[in-house]
Amino acid sequence: MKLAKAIHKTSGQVVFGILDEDSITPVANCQSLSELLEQDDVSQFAVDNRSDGACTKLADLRLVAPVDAQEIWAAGVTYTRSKAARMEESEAAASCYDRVYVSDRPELFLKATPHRVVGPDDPIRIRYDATWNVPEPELTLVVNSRKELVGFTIGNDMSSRDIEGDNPLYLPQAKVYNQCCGVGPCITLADAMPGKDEIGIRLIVSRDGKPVFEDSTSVAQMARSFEDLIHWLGRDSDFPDGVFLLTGTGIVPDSSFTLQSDDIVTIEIDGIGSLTNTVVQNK
Ligand code: DO4
Ligand code: MG
Repeated sequence: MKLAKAIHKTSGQVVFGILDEDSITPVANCQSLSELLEQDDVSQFAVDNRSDGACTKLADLRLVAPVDAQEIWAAGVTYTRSKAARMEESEAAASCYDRVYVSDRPELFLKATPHRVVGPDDPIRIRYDATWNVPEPELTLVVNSRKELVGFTIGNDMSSRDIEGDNPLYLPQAKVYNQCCGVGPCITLADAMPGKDEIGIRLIVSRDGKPVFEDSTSVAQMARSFEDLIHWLGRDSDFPDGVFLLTGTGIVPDSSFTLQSDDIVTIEIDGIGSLTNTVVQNK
């Protein structure tokens, strides 16, 4: 089962519920998508409380990020490609990345608060003071307040490589700013996802109607398990509204590539769908 959140194009009302091919069926007896994600058995609750009479066509809705009040966290250096790219961009700090890749404790950082998140088809930003920017397509874990993995979505961990490469202590500035994180288009509940080894991730960046970067990877390449990442994130840290956790990128374009304004970034993840955003930058 897939769940989604949307705004009605004419009434402006927020709608959340079960996402089908061309409609959303609201779920009654809960006030928000995050409250629905808190149920003991989310899919059973959704089936028992589906309001078929209020089913709305997607044509009348604008999908938004499936986020309410949750913090968005991210893991780093969980694929060898990310380790290699970081070691290349920052010679002085190369050993930090090498060490974190093999350490028990993962790299985890606060990526975004809800107001910095953008949903499907929203603009996504590169900082005006950054010169080397990339999207990072990441499988994203949806975790409830009991620190249970309830589902998956797509995350784009937009990153300013020149800022992080200059000094890893600048990581929060390379990662966290307005519209720095894409999330969506929906949440696929855990029992409906393919196994970890069968989840492919693809990234396509188009410029003036033509692809300028394309690559793919598989979650099978990830060096850590979902359970391990959630366990470390939850150590002495509670999330009363649940939390989203981006699991790191396995795709990093070559060093000659940087995003530009008006580029269109599309991330596809098997079992979830695709998330498309257009890049903006204030000059
Ligand atoms: O260490 C920097 C961040 C790494 C990251 O975001 C990733 O590997 O996806
Ligand atoms: Mg990342």
